[in-house]
Amino acid sequence: MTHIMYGSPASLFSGKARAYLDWKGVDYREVSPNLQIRNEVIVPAVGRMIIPVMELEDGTILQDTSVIIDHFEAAEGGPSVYPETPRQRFAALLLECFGDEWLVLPAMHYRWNYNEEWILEEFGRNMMPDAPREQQVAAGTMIGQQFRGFVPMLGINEATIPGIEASYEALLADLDAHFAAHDFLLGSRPSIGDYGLIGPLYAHLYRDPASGEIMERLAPRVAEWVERMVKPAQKLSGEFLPGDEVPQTLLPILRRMMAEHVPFLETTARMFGAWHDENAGAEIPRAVGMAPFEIEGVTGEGAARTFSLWMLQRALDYLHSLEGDDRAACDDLLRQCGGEKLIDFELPVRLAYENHTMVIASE
Ligand SMILES: N[C@@H](CCC(=O)N[C@@H](CS)C(=O)NCC(=O)O)C(=O)O
Repeated sequence: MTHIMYGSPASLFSGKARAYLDWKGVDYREVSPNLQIRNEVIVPAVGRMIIPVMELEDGTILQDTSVIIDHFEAAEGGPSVYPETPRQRFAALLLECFGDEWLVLPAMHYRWNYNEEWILEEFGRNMMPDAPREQQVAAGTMIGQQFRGFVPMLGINEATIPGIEASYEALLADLDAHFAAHDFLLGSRPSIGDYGLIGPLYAHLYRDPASGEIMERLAPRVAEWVERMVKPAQKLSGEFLPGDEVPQTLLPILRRMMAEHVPFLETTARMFGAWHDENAGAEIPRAVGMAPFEIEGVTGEGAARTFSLWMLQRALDYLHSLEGDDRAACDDLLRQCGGEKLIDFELPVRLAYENHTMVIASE
């Protein structure tokens, strides 16, 4: 028996988990969930259909890639994807949040507006590899409806697309410049920040054919980083840069997060606080309304997702655990990238992810 990851080649978060598990050298096999696994394993254990889901050898079910990664970091020991020094660790946690929760915009835009026909067929191929093509397309189209439905909810529409594309192309250029000097974000070892970015930058933005062509053309070094991430040459290898260095070439990327994502998260937090004042004790919804955002001069509105706040909290909890020079070094990093507002920022209510559900933290 080995661990099983229920995941799929086209899934954003499966890509994040898989890249990590392969670097960490975890003994697991990946299984594409069919209807039976969905109805008999995933939905009963998690309460909803979602991937990736990890079934450990002892039957324990883990969902959420951050939970999966943290489990194996603790269980396996050895070289870690979490840097031990404050600036690097904080930067890595911020970039995990940015990749997971903000880069879904370009990921979903390019998938559904440049690769729709391909992805519908691909979903079908993964679900029923032996079925005739028409059946695959029909099944893929059914599954695809749900994901296509997320596109407007994320705020992707005719008005915002130029901003999303300008932002993504600029991000690619910044990452391309960074990877001219470094194999990964923080040196020769991938960090939790690399795993946050690989989710959107692998399945949707590299593997979907029309997106992959754009990445190869505009930012070939980013495509090479994707390849290093998903096919690690040597597991558990590499080092973070000495001296707690966060390379200058990462600052434009953090700046983009502070300019686009963080204001959206702050609004989401305010909306969540107001929701909580009126709904104490109620089940936490996936979104608490639509929040405005601005991306490269274009404004839009996207679902104000509560899960994103939990990801932000992960980074802020680390920041708040620091004292003295360590804390000052991270505050300074925030100032360098236009993130002053995060220095004193507090979420209105602490969140916890328990039994695969977002709840108010009990402390
Ligand atoms: N934050 C979660 C998100 C997992 C997730 O959103 N998975 C997608 C596929 S990549 C999914 O199954 N979505 C179904 C849904 O959200 O309803 C993680 O890190 O695992």
